[in-house]
Amino acid sequence: MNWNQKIKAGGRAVVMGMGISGRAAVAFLLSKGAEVFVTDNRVLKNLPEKDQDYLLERNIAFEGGGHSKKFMSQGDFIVISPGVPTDLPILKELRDADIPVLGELALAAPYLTEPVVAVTGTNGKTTVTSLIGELLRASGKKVFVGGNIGTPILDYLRQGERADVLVLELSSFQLEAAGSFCPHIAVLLNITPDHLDRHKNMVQYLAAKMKIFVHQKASDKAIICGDDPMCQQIKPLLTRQEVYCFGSRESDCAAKGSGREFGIIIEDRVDRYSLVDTALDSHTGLLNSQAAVLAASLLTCKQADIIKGLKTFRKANHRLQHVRTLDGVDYYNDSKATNTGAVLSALESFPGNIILLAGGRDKGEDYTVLRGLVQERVKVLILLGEAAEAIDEALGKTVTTLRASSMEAAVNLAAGIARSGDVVLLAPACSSFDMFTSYGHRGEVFMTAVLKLQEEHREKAAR
Ligand code: UMA
Repeated sequence: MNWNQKIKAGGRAVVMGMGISGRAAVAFLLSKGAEVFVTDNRVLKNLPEKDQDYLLERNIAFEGGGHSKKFMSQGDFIVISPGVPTDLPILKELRDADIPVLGELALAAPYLTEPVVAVTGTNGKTTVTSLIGELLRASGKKVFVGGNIGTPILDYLRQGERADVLVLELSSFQLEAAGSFCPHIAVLLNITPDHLDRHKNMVQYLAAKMKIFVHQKASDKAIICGDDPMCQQIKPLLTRQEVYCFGSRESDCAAKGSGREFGIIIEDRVDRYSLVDTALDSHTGLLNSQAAVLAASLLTCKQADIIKGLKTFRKANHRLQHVRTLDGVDYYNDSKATNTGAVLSALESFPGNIILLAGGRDKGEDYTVLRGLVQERVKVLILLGEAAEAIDEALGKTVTTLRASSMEAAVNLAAGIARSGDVVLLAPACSSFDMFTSYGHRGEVFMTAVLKLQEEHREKAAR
């Protein structure tokens, strides 16, 4: 649906899902004078109290406990939350009845006048989005950073004060219903299997990601990874926009380097950068930095400012986060590694002696892709959560495998086995929703258990 119109006062909108994104859509639509209806799988009393009050105070019609055609047909158009699958039968029926189904990006697109940098990919989106924000701020620009990372674009638009540049992290869920959304700079970091429970197969997952490019024009720019096979497969399809590659392999990359150094080549000028003494000093950090510095350079940021931004940048939590060293054992929290691609990248960060904690809710991935690196670098695999059986089936013959019934039990088991020089790594390859409320919650529980180990260790030493 290539929706490209502003909201008409008095227009009727049905918002599907009253989460972070839906809440922002309701407030935005009301601010434009639309009449709003809300439908959610949850019944009213299961919404947070402030949302119940918000709906009641504004007399917003609400359908709870599911979505009916009768209720939804009241809308001139439907706004879906990212978590709503676009292929729900009810949505097909509504589309067949010529009722447009839009995501938040489609709704926002006609209102966007400032340059937009959009970042997608299977892994590294949050790091690169925040890093671009940091580099632009270091260059004196007023920046809004949001999207899948936290603040919805519709909240930014409603709140009024405009930034010089918008930097948006976009998920495949958001891109699926992006309408005519067109970023000036679109960054695709990598594509490896993820969210296959929702997208069914890699073709559909890739098709959703490709929506970041489809409305770009000759003056727009695409930044893609020269080292990533899927990115390279789609490169010939990007004919309308200027394409810039980053990586260590492709000879015609605009951002190129290895180890801790890389150069950016734009208009025959080469700017050199080093990652020494930055939070990005790893192979993944190198690729992420190349993508971000390329975007900042295309937005005319100066080399000296970019260097400043690289130095001040701090990664968000739960991304290969060093928790503690205890008895010579390093504990790392990579709870955000919710797919096999992220786990491969985490395993590549250590030469070996890894005790890996994995498992959670299965997203339809093929865990056998982990076999090679697990065999090479993992001493013991400790499994927990719903996917334990499936991972054991895929990897059990490759490595010693143990089971744990809780995160605390997994950490205690790992600590009992670990010897000086080992790495205990939480990199689950799965989503967290079987045992936790989010990957953040899972990471916090892991870190608490690790810190408790240290207390126990101190107590033992004091005795
Ligand atoms: N709901 C329905 N019907 C459905 C499905 C959901 O009514 O068929 C309702 C739920 O009952 C709930 C609401 O919709 O009330 C939840 O909506 P949502 O799942 O879209 O979640 P939001 O709270 O709106 O958060 C969304 C993103 N969530 C998802 O993509 C699943 C958040 O990304 C994002 O930060 C937020 O918008 C702001 O943009 C989270 C995420 O896990 C962090 N993203 C995935 C990822 O990063 O891998 C894609």
